[in-house]
Amino acid sequence: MKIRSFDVYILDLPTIRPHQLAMHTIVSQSIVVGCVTDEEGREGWSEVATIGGASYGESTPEAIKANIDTYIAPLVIGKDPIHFDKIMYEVSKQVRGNNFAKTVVEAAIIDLAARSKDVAAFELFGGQIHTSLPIAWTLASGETAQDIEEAKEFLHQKRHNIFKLKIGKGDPFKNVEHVRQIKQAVGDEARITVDVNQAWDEDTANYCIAALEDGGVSMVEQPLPTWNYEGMARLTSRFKVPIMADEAANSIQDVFQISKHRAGNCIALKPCKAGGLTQTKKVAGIAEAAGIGLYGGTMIESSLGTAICAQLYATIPEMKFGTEIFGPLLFKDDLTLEPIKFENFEVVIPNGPGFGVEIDREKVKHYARSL
Ligand code: MUC
Ligand code: MG
Repeated sequence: MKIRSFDVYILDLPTIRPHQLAMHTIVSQSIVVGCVTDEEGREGWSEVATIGGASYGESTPEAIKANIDTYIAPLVIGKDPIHFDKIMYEVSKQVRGNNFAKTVVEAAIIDLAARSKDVAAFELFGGQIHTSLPIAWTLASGETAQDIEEAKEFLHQKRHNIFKLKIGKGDPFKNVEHVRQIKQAVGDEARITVDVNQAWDEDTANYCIAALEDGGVSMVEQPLPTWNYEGMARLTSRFKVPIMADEAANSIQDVFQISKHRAGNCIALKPCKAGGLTQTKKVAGIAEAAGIGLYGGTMIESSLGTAICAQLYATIPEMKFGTEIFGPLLFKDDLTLEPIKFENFEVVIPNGPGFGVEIDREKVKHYARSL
């Protein structure tokens, strides 16, 4: 059965509280949702999330939609969805970069292909290895006392025992003090990691990572700007605490360079960064070959995008650093008819046809920007 149409929507989803990163505070998260339809009227749905317009990365929601509508959708019409890898290879010959846009297209086609075979999408990626995976929560309210309260509440609920702290905004010394206070408050009950989102230079990173290590932090994510592979390599060899590459680890070529120069002990996987699920599996293979640990990252997707990441991460044998696909918990509302389940400090991998969730069309209509 052939692809008949591809539609793209931009949605703005309100969050339950402001979520503060180094470069932007999210109060409403902009996501891009794709819907592919075949000649029999069957549908496949997909999502990628973006953070802070153009402040986090180059793929803005508006550019993703324009590039799919204008350049990518015409290339997939008339193709058989089961050939998703071949289709995306052909797309890559005509469209450079645009990894977020390619992910929207590939994931929707995979959802459709899996639904037309009446199997879960992870069956098309070799089968499900994990039925659930460890799930971190990000403390990013901007207030130390509120972050401590959140951490204690989620520990009590057995929802999370890994907390990632968003730092990098404002005075680095105050950032370190904020982290130390939270680690002291949770003690050995929880692991604390930090994400600097590229905000430090190497001297600041040297000073602050030493203090964070001393304060019991168990991982430091993207302390330096993406271009500074050499600096990341020096930090990786200098400190015992694992250094994670996130914004620097996108394509298979990036991850090959990180592996070659040991510019990080671990990398955050995100399908949107790699340009789709197939590419993400290749990225994971390169890291695995180099002995670099894997982490199931997020751009803070809704329940639809989270199901996509969850099903893919469930097919990767070793997720040494767990996952952080907590997105649905940060939103006031769900985009799917059933919520993603979080229990016993883990996210439960959705099962069922396609990515295992059913889209709520009314919600898509409600949150979509008017064109
Ligand atoms: C990032 O840089 O990792 C993931 C969790 C969060 O709070 O922000 C994102 C993006
Ligand atoms: Mg990050």
